[in-house]
Amino acid sequence: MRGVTTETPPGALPERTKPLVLISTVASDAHTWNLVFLQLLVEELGHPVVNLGPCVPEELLAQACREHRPDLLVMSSVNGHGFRDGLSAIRHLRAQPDLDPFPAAIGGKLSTSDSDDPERVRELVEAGFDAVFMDGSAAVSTFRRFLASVERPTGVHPPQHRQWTVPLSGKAAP
Ligand code: B12
Repeated sequence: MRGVTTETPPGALPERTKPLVLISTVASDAHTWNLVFLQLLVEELGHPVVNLGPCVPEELLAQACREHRPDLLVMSSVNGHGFRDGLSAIRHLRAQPDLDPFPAAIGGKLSTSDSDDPERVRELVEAGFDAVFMDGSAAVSTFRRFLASVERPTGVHPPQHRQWTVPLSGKAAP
């Protein structure tokens, strides 16, 4: 699945009539159906997708961002290490001097807790995520609206995306 897009011939950058979405997970996460689900969802909404597949090391993620110049990075993790590994991944990305800031979101089962953890969500946002979609009934519908709000070319890190934070309860969509 690594580096695969369903719309683009090998070696060519996808046609960008809509924002290019790079889908990834964290280094520790071997789950794949969450990534397939996201790819199908994002493609259904008309976006070209590059899906890096499971267990993506931070440097590979940074390299993929250099190669594809995504308009949006969407990370998914469900193995329970998403908070820790997502934090590390976004810090690594935001520390790359040759990568202009671009919108980034993370979602899934980011911890093994069922309760809200606004402090950890805040940490992810402060580290550089523009949106955090905790598992819950509202996550996917809120994500669809978030995606619709991302326009290309971005070039800058739009601060307005910071409002798209869905707590564990799945309530509180903007
Ligand atoms: C299949 C599976 C596996 C398979 C994965 C095979 C594969 N090729 O994918 C295998 C056996 C390898 C596996 C391994 C492990 N697994 Co597992 N696995 C599952 C299982 C049964 C189904 C996951 C799945 O495919 N779901 C289908 C996809 C489509 O749905 P999803 O992943 O839930 O994603 C949905 C949402 O989370 C959301 N979403 C996800 N990402 C994002 C991102 C955004 C932006 C948005 C908006 C929404 C969103 O949308 C999706 C559709 O609704 C779940 C339990 C379950 N019933 O969910 C456990 C589960 C995910 N696994 C779990 C665990 C703990 C593990 C292991 C650590 C077990 C172990 N001790 O070894 C390892 C981890 C391995 C690793 N390195 O990551 C836990 C995670 C605990 C947590 N987060 O609280 C779960 C929840 C089981 C449990 N109840 O304990 N697993």
